[in-house]
Amino acid sequence: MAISMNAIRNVAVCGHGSTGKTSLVEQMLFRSGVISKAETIESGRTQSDYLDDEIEHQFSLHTSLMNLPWKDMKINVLDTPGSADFVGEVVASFRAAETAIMVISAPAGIQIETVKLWRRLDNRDLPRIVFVNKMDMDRADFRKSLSEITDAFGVTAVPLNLPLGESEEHTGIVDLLHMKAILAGGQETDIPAEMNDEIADWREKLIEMAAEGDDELTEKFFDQGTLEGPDILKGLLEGMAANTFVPVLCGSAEKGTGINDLLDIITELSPAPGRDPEPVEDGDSVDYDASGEFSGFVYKTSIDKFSGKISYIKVVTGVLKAGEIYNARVEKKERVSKVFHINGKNIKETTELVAGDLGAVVKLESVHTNDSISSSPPGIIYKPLALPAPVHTLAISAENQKDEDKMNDYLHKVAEQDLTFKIGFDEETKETVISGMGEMHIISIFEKLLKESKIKVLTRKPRVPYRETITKTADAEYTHKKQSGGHGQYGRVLIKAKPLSRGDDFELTNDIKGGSVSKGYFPGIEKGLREAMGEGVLAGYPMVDIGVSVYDGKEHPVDSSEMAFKLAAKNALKLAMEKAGPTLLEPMVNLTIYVEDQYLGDVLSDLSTKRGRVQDQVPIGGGIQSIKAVVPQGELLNYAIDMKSLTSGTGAYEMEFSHYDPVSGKVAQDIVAASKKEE
Ligand SMILES: Nc1nc2c(ncn2[C@@H]2O[C@H](COP(=O)(O)OP(=O)(O)OP(=O)(O)O)[C@@H](O)[C@H]2O)c(=O)[nH]1
Ligand SMILES: [Mg+2]
Repeated sequence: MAISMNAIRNVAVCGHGSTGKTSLVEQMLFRSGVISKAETIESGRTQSDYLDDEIEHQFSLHTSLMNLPWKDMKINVLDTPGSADFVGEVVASFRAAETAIMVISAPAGIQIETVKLWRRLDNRDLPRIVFVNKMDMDRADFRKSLSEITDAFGVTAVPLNLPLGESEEHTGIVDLLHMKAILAGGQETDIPAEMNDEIADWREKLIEMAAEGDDELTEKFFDQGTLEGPDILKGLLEGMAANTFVPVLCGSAEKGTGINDLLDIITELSPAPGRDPEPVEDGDSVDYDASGEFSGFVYKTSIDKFSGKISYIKVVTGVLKAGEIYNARVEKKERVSKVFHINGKNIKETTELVAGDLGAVVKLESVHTNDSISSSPPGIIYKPLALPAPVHTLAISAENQKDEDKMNDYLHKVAEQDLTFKIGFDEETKETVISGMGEMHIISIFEKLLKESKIKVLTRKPRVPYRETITKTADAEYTHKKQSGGHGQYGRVLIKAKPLSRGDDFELTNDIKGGSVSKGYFPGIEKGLREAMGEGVLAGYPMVDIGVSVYDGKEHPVDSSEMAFKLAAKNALKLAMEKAGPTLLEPMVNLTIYVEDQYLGDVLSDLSTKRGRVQDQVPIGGGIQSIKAVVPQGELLNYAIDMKSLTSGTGAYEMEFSHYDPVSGKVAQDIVAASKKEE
């Protein structure tokens, strides 16, 4: 039966690695009757971590989509991986969801990914619910967690429940909204009398929060001194949608406490699909609307052993059914033969997906992640996912040279589905170069390649794209002359080379007066100059940011040719560059590092040995510091590994290309020597 848009809730379960997201989702599926038993991570049988490598490694590597019924609603749950290596999967899930469930481990508190993900959620203005998990563990302290959340994120964290006992004594929760105590199995019990004072305090705070966001409720609150159930919910719903406060729940995915309450809160407080989807490219805004023509966005693609290619879709308008669809990116029509609901690895055919719902179609050949599909042309185009740039790059080759093509084909297919993985060919070094979000990301791809195609990959550090340029103006002249039998060759040019601003690349001006060289030879001259630019005079790196004026020359009525002028120009520029103070340029990256306080000193001193310039360093809550620095790219080829050893695996970083800076002295000599050796 078709479901109405208002009965759908899309939630992305996110958080630092190993906080218990997958275990929590397993419990949610169990409580709602989708599965008859909640399996443990260790058993390798959870609904969500079903990929071979997830079972092997015992953590999530991709986002699983699941759906469950709860109180006449359909909740779509996206269980995201906690490792920063798979952040692309998380970003896609935030796009598909209206609410994030941020899972925090009670004993571990706020961790690096908690803070990074929180910032991403802030950028998207996505409402969130915090679930403080692992209340059954030693050192679990819900009140402490609450104040940590408030301190770290500068938000009003309002508990909607309190734990019944902590650590070994943890047995259930008290629901402050409905004022009842619930045990692990979901059955109710009496609220312990000794908790009454604390409960009253928090409930007062909760009601104040509910009253705050809405003028009508504020008035009612002042009139009556309190609010009733439905009004409290209404106020909280508004406050959450406006992000003025964050509801905090607690429980234990191990013991099965707090699960029913979490499901209740999702149905009661998380918004229905109705938020403005990403603005479409032409600037018009589109509302979620089940009537009208179908349009939707492909937020993820995977390849399944049995079903082949699966395109995960969020329907924005209309209804997706079997039939023809239009892919605007490639301007192609395709046939959808079946539409599916997804529960982890189980895909179940359905008749339709209504606006706001999440589901999938299979074997759509032209459709990639980030594509917008519609019922007919021209179609609505939604904004692509804003994915972070890859941070770890390697040059690769197949161990067995005959596998090279097959390896490249496979990796290109991976890159089509996983937009945080890139593959390219470096023309300068004639090497295949790949990049990803971290070591684990790349290793997981190689593992699959080995398993599925028996291809082993060899990796090397990639070559750094150094450049060369000049620092002053210089003149040069060159005559290309050859007299050997038949036709001779003759061309003479006089040029002036000058440095240009960074990024200006190359500029050619014809300043010849009186026609000493015919216009017809200029294409040859330009070719020669560009060839000279392609190979610098210091270490053979491409030259950039040079302006060349050709101001005089000479031609021969019979012996001159385009080729002769090309060679003359090329040699003239080489001579000029040697005289013009050539210098090496190195690529610099903007590096953002997230590190726990205790490792700050080590990370900073390592940055200084890497010639990094720290520009900003601020505490961002939860005992975590963010460092911004500009660092030579050549110093960061191993940073994924360095970071791991500097911070016992806790640190994280992002980077993007910034600009080129000149290098001189010993550093430049070393770079030149190393590149000569490589050759
Ligand atoms: N004691 C206790 N252990 C838990 C609880 N929740 C999860 N665990 C354990 O914590 C470990 C990690 O749980 P997962 O569910 O895989 O955590 P995750 O957040 O999905 O991890 P990633 O997918 O790697 O980000 C497993 O060994 C779980 O059994 C809990 O509430 N209490
Ligand atoms: Mg997981």
